[in-house]
Amino acid sequence: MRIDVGQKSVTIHEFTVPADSDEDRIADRWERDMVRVWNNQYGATETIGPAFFGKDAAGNYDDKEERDPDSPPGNPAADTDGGRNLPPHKTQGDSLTVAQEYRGLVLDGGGFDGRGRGGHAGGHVRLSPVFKEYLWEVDIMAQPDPPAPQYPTPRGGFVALLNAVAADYSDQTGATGLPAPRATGRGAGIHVYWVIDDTSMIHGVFGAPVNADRFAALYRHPLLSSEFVHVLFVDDHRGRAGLRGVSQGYSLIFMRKIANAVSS
Ligand SMILES: [Ca+2]
Ligand SMILES: [Ca+2]
Ligand SMILES: [Ca+2]
Ligand SMILES: [Ca+2]
Repeated sequence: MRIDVGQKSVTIHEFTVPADSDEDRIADRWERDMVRVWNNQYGATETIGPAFFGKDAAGNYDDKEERDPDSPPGNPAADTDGGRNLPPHKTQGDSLTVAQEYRGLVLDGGGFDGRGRGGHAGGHVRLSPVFKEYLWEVDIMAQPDPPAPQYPTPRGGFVALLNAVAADYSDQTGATGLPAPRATGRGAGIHVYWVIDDTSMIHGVFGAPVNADRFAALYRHPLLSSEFVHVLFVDDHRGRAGLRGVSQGYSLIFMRKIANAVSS
């Protein structure tokens, strides 16, 4: 911004507005970059320009990640990115529009590619219209007082566990370099990101049958409830012995049951 005062001209602040030739409020440069990534990932030849990720004829933003994360449409035998040739998902798209992906989110971690690279260190990050993202709201139950060694903290802490699980979701080589919760190379080409919301949920042991609806609702972050899956790391329950987790609109992970299964 320049202000003229008499003979003098003072530059107060210079700023640039990213070019947006198709006026979809997404910078052309980002759209071009993403088309290159798309062509590379799906063996496609889309024109490098702002149209591909622009609004459709009805004025809506796309949500069109391919079903098969590493094959051209109609050619599942071809593998575009090395490693394993991953099977297709059930649906196209990840429920996030290109506009939401461009705007991005403030997230705590995740975002590994198929080789365990590119992990997000925390803070704002743009998402991808090429890869599917899977977003988690993570809550962690506090230790009882006094602490119970039977309610284990994962080796390296919960962030190390989240890193390993997130890398596993995208892993296509079995060699992500991150600790694996199981035999790897069996990922789905999906990029998991998370927000750690609460690290001291009140301690308790669930009864039988396990019903945690009210508990989960108490810790659900209202701003995250539309797009984030609610993942709760908790201690224990008195239900069926082999039950290590429950998924019923939210996911409970029983750390004591998992520790018992691993050590026995
Ligand atoms: Ca999308
Ligand atoms: Ca592959
Ligand atoms: Ca494939
Ligand atoms: Ca996406």
